[in-house]
Amino acid sequence: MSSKTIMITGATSGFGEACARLFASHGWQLILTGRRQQRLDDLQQELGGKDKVATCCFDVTDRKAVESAINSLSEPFKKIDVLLNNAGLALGLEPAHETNLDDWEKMVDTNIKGLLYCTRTVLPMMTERQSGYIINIGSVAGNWPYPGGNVYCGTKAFVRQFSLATRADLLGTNVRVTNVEPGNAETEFSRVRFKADEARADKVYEGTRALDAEDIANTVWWLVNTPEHVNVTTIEVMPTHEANGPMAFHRQ
Ligand code: NDP
Ligand code: 8X3
Repeated sequence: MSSKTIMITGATSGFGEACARLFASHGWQLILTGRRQQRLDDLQQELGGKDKVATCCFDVTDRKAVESAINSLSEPFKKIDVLLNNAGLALGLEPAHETNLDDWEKMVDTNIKGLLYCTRTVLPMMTERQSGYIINIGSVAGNWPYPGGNVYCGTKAFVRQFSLATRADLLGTNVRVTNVEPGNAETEFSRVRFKADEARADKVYEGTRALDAEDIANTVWWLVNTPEHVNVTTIEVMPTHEANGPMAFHRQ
């Protein structure tokens, strides 16, 4: 069994939770983060207890909390082999001229700044060791605009370009970077986006076959098991039932 360690931000549901389960089943040590302490505690208990699973309850938008949690990890969890920057969210689907500015700020703070805080804190440990892997969860939304996507699409475009540019900085360090770009997946994502309006969230998946969280966990597992001399830069994973639409037109 492997004794490697993966740190997963946003492990309390969706992709992060599915990755936690999959990596635990292969004997990995886990550092699980999120804001919901009870879910972290439950996962810790289920996936092997304190020897196998460290939990850090913090908000990724709180820079000091991120730095302090990572810097005070206990010895067995200090060597992070893989950082999975997964914590993120979309809020609302209103057009840009009608949206709530607080929602925009929260998406920028979480999807961009939170990811930067985690990356900047963990990365020097990897470059010093000359090994490690940063896997960012971007989105098809970073490649393909859609009405109401405005800032969410913008944050994921940032994640894509940040991933590519960081990889360029890391040449010669043996540290790999991949941007995983999922399409429509049924998680708590839409419940969060539509602020607990369950009926509206359910409609997103109605009559279609979305990705499961486990599909993305399998992708992350595959990436981590590619040989060390291989760096997949970006990987877009869509449901078979989803494709890119036509250009939008306004007609008189
Ligand atoms: P979920 O809502 O199921 O999971 C989101 C996770 O992020 C939760 O564990 C949540 O934990 C955590 N999180 C959110 N905000 C914060 C914060 N401020 N601080 C710490 N943790 C936070 O959604 P998904 O699993 O679908 O989303 C995971 C990632 O995948 C996101 O980056 C999302 O943008 C991206 N994505 C999702 C797609 C989809 O269709 N579902 C498609 C493409 C990309 P907690 O609430 O406990 O803090
Ligand atoms: C989530 C996928 O299409 O709802 O990143 O933006 S989408």
